[in-house]
Amino acid sequence: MSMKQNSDSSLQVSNRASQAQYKVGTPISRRDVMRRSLFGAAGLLLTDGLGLGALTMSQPAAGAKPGGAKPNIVIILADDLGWGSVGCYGADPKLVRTPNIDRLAQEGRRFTDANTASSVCSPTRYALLTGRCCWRTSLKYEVLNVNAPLHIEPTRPTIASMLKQLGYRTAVVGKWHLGYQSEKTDYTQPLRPGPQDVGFDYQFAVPSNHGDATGVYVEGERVAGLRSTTLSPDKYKNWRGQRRLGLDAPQRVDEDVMPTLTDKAAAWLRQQEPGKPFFLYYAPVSVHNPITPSAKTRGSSAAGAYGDWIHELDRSVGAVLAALDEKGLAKDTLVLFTSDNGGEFFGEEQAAAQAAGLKPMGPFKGDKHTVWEGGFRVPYIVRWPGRVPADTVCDEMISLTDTFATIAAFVGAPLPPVKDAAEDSFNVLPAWLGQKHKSPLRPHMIVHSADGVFAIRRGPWKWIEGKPAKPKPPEARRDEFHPQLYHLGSDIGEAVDVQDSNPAVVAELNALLNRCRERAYSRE
Ligand SMILES: [Ca+2]
Repeated sequence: MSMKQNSDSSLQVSNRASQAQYKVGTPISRRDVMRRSLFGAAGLLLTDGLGLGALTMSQPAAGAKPGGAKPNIVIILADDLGWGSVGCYGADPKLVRTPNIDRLAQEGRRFTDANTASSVCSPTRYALLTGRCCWRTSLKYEVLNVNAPLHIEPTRPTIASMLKQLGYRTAVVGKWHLGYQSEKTDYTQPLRPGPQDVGFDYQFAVPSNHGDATGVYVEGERVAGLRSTTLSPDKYKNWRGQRRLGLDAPQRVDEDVMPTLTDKAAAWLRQQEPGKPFFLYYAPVSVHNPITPSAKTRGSSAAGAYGDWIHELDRSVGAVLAALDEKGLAKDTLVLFTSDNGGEFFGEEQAAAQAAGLKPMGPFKGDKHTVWEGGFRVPYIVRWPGRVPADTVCDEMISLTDTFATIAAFVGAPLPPVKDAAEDSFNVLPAWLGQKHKSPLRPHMIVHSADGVFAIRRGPWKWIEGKPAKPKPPEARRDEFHPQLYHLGSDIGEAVDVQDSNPAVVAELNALLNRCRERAYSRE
């Protein structure tokens, strides 16, 4: 019973749910995929039924004892990749082709209701690594600027520090965007505290963003190739025409950044020794602006440069998977592929891709920055051969914030008390492993927009509080700045505000949101 995915125009789903509804091998439309995965409660039950079949091989290595497995772990966190931007989530293969990401779905478990904690970069990255919502910190809206100090408290456990304590080798390659040093960053000096102080042995990083004003890479604890402390800010400009810092070091070339990061990630994997577990946090810069596909992918997509940029991401994923294959490590490695927030409509290249027919956020309303589902819903695929049932789909509501508690569960690390760490991280391991479990695993979930607007989901409901934390939020997003209630079960596009006919639901969700904010944690 295998799932095949056509390389051209259709998806074939072959779990028992789909076999009941579709003849095996019958191509189903993207609309069917979405309807089935978004609204198919029966699909969920039967998908879990498939998980039962795989239950014996899905148990953690220690069997009755929770956790104890020590697989290698690779987290690939794409940047600004919307839910509908890859093939296995319904992107039109005539526009974009993502065979490597689709391969992960064929060999692993694809989630349809995975959510970022924030609809922008830094807060989601903080939440992913720490299991704590970033709005509990000093960062109440937007992202960290290029000179921001390290935002993760060095005393705070992270996924990396937890795994390092268990003997893992750890590395971050790619976009960091969580700050350096203790005050305003001086890039001419050692960048400590930095990733090394929150659990990473090695880093090769784009400090803030693709096209950022630093213009350089960081390797180890310094700007890569730094020759002196001299700054020449008039010498270099970034993609927006703004002056770079002018650091006396090799300047990044935007079109070369993805190949460079890809090579570094693959090289680090190839350096790993058998028998010693490793954790790679790989954060590609695609498909964030500026849209700069390399010569290897330029012109390859019928959706224009934005499609090429998606291809660049997929090519990078393929190189990471190839490095694992070459070392014979794939079967001992858990790979999680996801994105830090939804796609962004802003930009000529994005507009051209949409004009060609691409729906970067699939069926969802809104995009990056917003409080709508399109800001939070992201591709999310877990592959762990022999443990995570291949070719399966899961509709459980999960958050990237859950990664900490879930990894802790399968490696057997005790989760620190909720007052100390991972305050908002729920263990969703049964969903990862396709085991029979009560649903929901997460009784509720808080999401937070770039303007600092809170929303909370529970069951089919989504309550948007509508109060921006940003002093002057953009007028273009004014529709988000008032209270509203949606029934996502019947209105995935958030079209009809039903608060007036559901005052009890509003009162309950409002009270729940307040309680989760006031008591400093939401984990139960
Ligand atoms: Ca992002």
